[in-house]
Amino acid sequence: MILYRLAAGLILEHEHHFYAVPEKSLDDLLARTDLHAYLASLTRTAPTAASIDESKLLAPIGTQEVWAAGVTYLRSRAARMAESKDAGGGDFYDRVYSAERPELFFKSVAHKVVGPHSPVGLRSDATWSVPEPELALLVDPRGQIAGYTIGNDMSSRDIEGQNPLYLPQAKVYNRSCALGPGILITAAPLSSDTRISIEIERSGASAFSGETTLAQMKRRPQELVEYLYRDQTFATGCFLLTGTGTVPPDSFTLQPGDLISIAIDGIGVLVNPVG
Ligand code: DO4
Ligand code: MG
Repeated sequence: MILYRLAAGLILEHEHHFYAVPEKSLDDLLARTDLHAYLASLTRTAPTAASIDESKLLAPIGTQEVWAAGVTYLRSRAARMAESKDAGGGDFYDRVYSAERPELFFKSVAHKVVGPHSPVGLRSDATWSVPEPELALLVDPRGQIAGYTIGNDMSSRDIEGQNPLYLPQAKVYNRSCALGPGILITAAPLSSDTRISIEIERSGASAFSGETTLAQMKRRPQELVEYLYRDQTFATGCFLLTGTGTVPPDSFTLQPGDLISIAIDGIGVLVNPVG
């Protein structure tokens, strides 16, 4: 089942049929302890809604905070060590990759998250900007993974590489986080062969493409959630991006007008132009 958010309300898609969800917001839904069973019951009782207009989708978020994990894939560790070598920061990335405690950082408040087809942003003082295609977990207030969506953890790699302490500036700025198109609601964990792929188009041609699978992720999603929820409560749950396993070559930087498409098996495709 995939849950979508539109201005008119929440819509559930199941086996190519669409159902109106009575709850007005994701916050209301996440207050339920029986989310999966409840939504499954709607597919037997709720009125069938018209199919959705994809161009009208909003970011599938209520008031949740968005957090992110880093250096959870070998590819990310290698890229970070290389970019911060001259600043003496490389060792930190090596250490966090194998440490018991993962890297977790705050990414966005809900109202700053952009949805499908809405432009993501580039920092005006950055010279090296990349998208980071990531599996995003929807975690309920009790710390249970309630669903999965696609996240783009936009990053300014030159700023991050100058000094690891600049991470919040490299990661948190206007339109630096995209989520969507909808949330896969499933009681089962995703299979390790789930693919995460990215395609970046420039002037109608492919400028970069890459893919990875969840099998390449060093940490388990629930392990990341356990650290995030230690001594921290999330009254309406939260989203947690699980790190990138695909990094474009060092010669690549995003430009305004590029089109970023991130696909995850079973969830869909998140498309955003670069503004
Ligand atoms: O440590 C810097 C950020 C890492 C990150 O965002 C990632 O690995 O996805
Ligand atoms: Mg990231």
